[in-house]
Amino acid sequence: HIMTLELRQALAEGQFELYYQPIFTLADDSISGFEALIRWHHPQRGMVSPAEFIPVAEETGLIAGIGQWVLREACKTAARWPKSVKISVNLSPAQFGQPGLLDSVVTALEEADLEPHRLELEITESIFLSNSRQNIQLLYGLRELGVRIAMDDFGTGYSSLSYLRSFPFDKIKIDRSFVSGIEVDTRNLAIIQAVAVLGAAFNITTTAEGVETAQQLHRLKNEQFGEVQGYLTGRPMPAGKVAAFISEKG
Ligand code: G
Ligand code: G
Ligand code: MN
Ligand code: NA
Repeated sequence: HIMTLELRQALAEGQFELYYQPIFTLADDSISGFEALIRWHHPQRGMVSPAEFIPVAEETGLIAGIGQWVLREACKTAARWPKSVKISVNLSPAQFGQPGLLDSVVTALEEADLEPHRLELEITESIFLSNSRQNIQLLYGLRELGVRIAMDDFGTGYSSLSYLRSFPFDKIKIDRSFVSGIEVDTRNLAIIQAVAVLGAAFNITTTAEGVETAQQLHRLKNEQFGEVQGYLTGRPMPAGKVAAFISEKG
């Protein structure tokens, strides 16, 4: 792929940057943490979306190096934040096929001197589709380090509910497609309510993604949802903006 060379160069030349999007605890409006979201400043094309280059990185195996960079950078940045503020990092399914994942996480935590419980790894349901036994073992290995494991994009996979029984997740992040329109769409609202009940029963934190309106926020609060993330409460921002955001909103 033509992009392969460019991605290798991007990593070597420092063209990647992490943005951080705040996640709020609804019960007390405090900042729970930030999700790290990668950005690529392409020398000619400008900002390239991860939706465009992560799939290429996965196909070519470059995701291992990029993923390692993301982990190290995110942990180093979060180590400068107040201890109550966590950092969430997305792990792509292809990273689970790479041999060094556990070591990369250990190295990133040690280098940054970050307490493991402050790191949350977001995985998607698709890691259960192949090598599921091996991948579940790996999840337990990660958990043993003390890091938290979140299921991202919850509800969009083939059998979300059965995966909840496969591993004791710390958090489920319900996909934003279920959040949009809860003001008027009674079916989406019913799903939100069901997930809130599920989270309470399993003792799993529930996070709603893609919260864009005050009415959505209000509904989620009413349904005792745990956390919210979205453009309403904060857009992804560069690392340099986080400290001011925390002192303003925290
Ligand atoms: O930030 P944005 O909405 O453009 O992200 C688009 C997609 O890229 C999302 O699915 C998000 O999870 C994914 N993504 C963002 N940053 C990372 C990252 O560091 N690693 C991986 N594997 N995926 C990421
Ligand atoms: O797959 P994942 O859930 O990690 O993707 C997160 C993506 O969602 C990021 O690319 C982020 O920029 C995007 N995002 C965050 N908040 C909102 C929002 O309120 N609305 C929409 N449409 N996208 C959002
Ligand atoms: Mn995510
Ligand atoms: Na998501």
